[in-house]
Amino acid sequence: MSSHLTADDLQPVAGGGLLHRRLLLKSGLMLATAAATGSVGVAPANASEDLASPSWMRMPGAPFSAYGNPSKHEARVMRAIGANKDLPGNGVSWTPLESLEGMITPSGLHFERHHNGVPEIGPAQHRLVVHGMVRQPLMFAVNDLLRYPMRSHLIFIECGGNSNAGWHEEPIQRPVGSFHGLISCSEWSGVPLAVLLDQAGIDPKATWVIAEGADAVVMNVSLPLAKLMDDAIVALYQNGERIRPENGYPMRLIIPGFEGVTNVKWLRRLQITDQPVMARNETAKYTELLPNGRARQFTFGIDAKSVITTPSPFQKMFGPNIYEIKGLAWSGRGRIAKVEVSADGGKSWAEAALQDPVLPRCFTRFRMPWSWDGSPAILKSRATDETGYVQPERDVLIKERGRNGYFHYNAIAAWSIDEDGAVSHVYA
Ligand SMILES: Nc1nc2c(c(=O)[nH]1)N[C@H]1C(S)=C(S)[C@@H](COP(=O)(O)O)O[C@H]1N2
Ligand SMILES: [Mo]
Repeated sequence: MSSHLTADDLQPVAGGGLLHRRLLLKSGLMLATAAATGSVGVAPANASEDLASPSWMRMPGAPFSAYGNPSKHEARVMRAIGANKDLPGNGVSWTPLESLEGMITPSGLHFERHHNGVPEIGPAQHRLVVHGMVRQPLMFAVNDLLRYPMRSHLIFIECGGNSNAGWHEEPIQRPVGSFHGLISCSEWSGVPLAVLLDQAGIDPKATWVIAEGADAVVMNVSLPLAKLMDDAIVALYQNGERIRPENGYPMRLIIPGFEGVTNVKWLRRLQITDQPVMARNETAKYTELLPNGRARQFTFGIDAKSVITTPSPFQKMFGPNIYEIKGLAWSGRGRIAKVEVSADGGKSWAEAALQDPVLPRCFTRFRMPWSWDGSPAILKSRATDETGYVQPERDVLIKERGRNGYFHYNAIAAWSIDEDGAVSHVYA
């Protein structure tokens, strides 16, 4: 493939001006922009003026720091907090997806979901107990676990309640992170649970594990033993450093591909049993009445989903030009196989470029070149995973799941762009 742009390259491959994804690999995309619009994206340089020494080059820089922080000029990149006034300690904070690039969520911006605040736990006092249908109940101190062989999972965690404003009658107008940002992607490292459970000696009749956290709400959930033996870990590290207090310090359960609530933070107990405990978080919550009168329960898995992060609501397009549409896709079932983008509200679609590496149960960054001519457009993204599961349109999801849904909203999101370049959330 030639690295230089030809006129053919600028022929749209789908409605609304979507261009072929291979263009992202070509030099000259910005030059094409200039030719198409008569304007250049960068200013011409004046070497003597532009290279004049700025003040910070005329004195020594700041001293070293023992622990780094983001630039003070980026201080507006924050988690939005949704606190519950009547139930202090119960609420969420959202990852600002619209302000981040790549696939990793910085630890300080990982979303939070707490049912009763963040416990202050001294690592020397914390204990993890494995008991129930085992040959020998065991107690693990933090220092014990730190000596075990470890493994890492680079995975997303998504709250089952993420994006649930999508069930509302009217499209909510919020930045994409404050709508879809109860999801984050980190490298989690720790001890494979199978190693610890094998050591305790599981009764062959056991089928469930009840996991409990050390927060004041004593959060517990029932989990299928087979999945825990397959790839779950007791994580002690997040993005290379010890887990942040709000994400479960000193240890949490990590269950790749399972909804957020199963990843019990501040993990203190694993009870091996042969039936679920029917805790609040699997009966009163996380159970949904369907149109046929039956209820969904133990819906642990996260289905494929995607969202366009740029352009997205509260961002602005600066006139007709060539743009990179970008976003995130993920699936709890495995790898993302493809992401399609539409600029005409779903009438036609073109395949986006997926950025390497494409890992199972992990954020996948997609990119799509777009020649926007300044007329109104409706952008959508649609993810397909390696099992063949395709992210549904909103009306399809509602038909299947009814209007009593609250969890697992994974419908295609639509952003409308008006002539002025303003972006808003629409149902289309
Ligand atoms: N002990 C405990 N574990 C917990 C929770 C909690 O409140 N207490 N919240 C759960 C829910 S609903 C989610 S979505 C995830 C959120 O993890 P995070 O706060 O690290 O993003 O933790 C889960 N584990
Ligand atoms: Mo959650």
